[in-house]
Amino acid sequence: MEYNHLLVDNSHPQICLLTISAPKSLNALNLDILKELNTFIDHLDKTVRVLIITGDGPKSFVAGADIAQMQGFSEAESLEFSRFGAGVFKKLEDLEIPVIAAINGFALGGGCELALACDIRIASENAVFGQPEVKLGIIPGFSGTYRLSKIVGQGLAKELIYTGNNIKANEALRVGLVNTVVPQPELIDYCLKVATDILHAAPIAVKYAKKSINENYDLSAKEAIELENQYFSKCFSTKDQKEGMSAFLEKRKALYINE
Ligand code: CO8
Repeated sequence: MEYNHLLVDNSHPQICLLTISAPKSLNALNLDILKELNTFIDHLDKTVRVLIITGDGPKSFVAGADIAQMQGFSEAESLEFSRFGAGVFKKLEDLEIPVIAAINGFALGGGCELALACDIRIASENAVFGQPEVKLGIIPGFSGTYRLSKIVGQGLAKELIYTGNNIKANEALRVGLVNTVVPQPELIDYCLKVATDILHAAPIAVKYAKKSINENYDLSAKEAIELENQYFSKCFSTKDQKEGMSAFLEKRKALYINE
């Protein structure tokens, strides 16, 4: 598949490194890029077990939705754009494999929302986060009001969204918006290491763990616990569960076959 704004690196076995590339606008997301992202997710090779997403260049992950494109939108066009972008991000969140955001600079507006839709957020020291939409006369439109509140809590999400103020990487780390902050030259290697650690685990178990965490999002405690019980028990019908436990007891390394 050929893309104008996505660079796809499949050189690491079972890991796909996707770079969003629109350097003239600090990788801002326009409709074409969102469509490419949508197609990319739909056609992601089944052999890929971890996806890493980053932005092109040393300055920006994604500096938001493309303001120049949005400027003239009618209410109906903005609804369509917002629904489409939110749908793409939901599809990303629902991918059966873990997605790591390698946040290499500005993650503003739609860029912060893209990171929020990923499973794991790792930032470089120069990363900057924010939902500056109110400064443009709008609100987050790619599910930021929902996911930011879930991840950092409503109180801080409200402050960030009402003020439009940005926070730096270390503050994002302190409030749990990112898991780790590393020097920029080490960012991709660090993400590849996390991805490799995931590759060493049983693939179906990782998939069920992701499903259990994501699907319990809006459930009651009782429903969420039952859901986990169900996915837990489903693991016992896999060959990998038998291999994982046998390998432990036989004091050898497990060889998983994704079955
Ligand atoms: N959209 C379009 N162009 C952008 C964007 C953007 N989001 N961000 C940067 N650019 C462009 C600049 O216009 C500039 O272009 P040019 O060289 O032609 O003048 C180029 O990128 C470089 O940017 P700067 O010169 O501004 O670089 P600085 O280092 O001075 O500043 C900043 C970097 C702080 C990132 C600054 O560019 C900035 O504030 N950008 C806008 C950030 C922002 O407000 N993002 C939120 C956008 S709204 C949004 O994401 C809503 C999501 C939901 C949409 C729902 C749809 C209905």
